Amino acid sequence: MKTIKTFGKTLGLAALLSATAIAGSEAHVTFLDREATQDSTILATLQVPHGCDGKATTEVRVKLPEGFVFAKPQPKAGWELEVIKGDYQKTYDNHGDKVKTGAIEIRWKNGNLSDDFYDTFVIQGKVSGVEAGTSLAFPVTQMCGDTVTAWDQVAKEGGDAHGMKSPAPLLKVAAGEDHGHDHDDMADMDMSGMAGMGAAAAAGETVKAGDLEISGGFAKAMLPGQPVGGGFFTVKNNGQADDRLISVSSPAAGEVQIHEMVTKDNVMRMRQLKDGIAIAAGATVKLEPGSLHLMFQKVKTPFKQGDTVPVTLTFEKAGKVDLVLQVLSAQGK
Ligand SMILES: [Cu+2]
Repeated sequence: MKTIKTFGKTLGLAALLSATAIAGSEAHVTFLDREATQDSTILATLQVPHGCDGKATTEVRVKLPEGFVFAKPQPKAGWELEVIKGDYQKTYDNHGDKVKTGAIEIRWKNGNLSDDFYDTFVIQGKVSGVEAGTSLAFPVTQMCGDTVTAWDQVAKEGGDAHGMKSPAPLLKVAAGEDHGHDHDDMADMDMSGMAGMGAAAAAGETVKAGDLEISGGFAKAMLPGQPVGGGFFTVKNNGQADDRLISVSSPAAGEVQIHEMVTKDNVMRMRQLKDGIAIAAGATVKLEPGSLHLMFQKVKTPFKQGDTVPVTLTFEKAGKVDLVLQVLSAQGK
């Protein structure tokens, strides 16, 4: 029980530290991908951008919130791994088994991450029983020898997380509308057919179809194991008549949905647009991160930066249009 005792002491010290200003803490410890879909198994990837005021990071502790279950850390060369198990507040179903306990905290210990370097710490887990729109907080304790930084501040509901000195990394849970299927079963998916993902048109090129002009197509790189991908482009209607994007398909995904993100009461939610997107006469409609987007479901091979993703857009009037999306980084840059 020595670890637990040490941890209690650490927390005390951490609370003290987080009450004082931490100089130069602009780059917080955050998740690489800050959104997860309900009931999906994800790789929660923590980014540690720097040490503690010049000192190297030697230990990273992550507390797992209720609703992030069946967690497994990714081992890292040069670090010892400790998984602290405990009781969940609820009981979770794991392929028919009732599970009441599991990892509640992960510690990467006795490492040495120079202040000059950046690194990531990955935990695989399932988001389960969490209401859409909820943000899960993963309090992190970053230790640099005996210097401790606690990334544990959580905004009150509806409160503003901006301006906090050391916010806990948050994972926003989005609705999983389509989820009649289970994202856990990635291994069962058909991995063939990706080799033939050749591009007819050049990626990112402007395509014209009737009165429509479609440009700036891109997709975001996905992390391995991440079940869904996002796609974006701009449609300009140069005509006199309204049109409508009614459906999208792609050989790279089992299904492509049209989604929108809406922020209501400070909570960002994602919903499927079953009626598609209206492209009014003379209008320019932009699909972009945080707003309208394509959501690739049942993706066969995670999109990698530099890849291309062919899509076929179906418009009410302009008909079918082939477009090639250029895969950019996971941040969409
Ligand atoms: Cu979406």
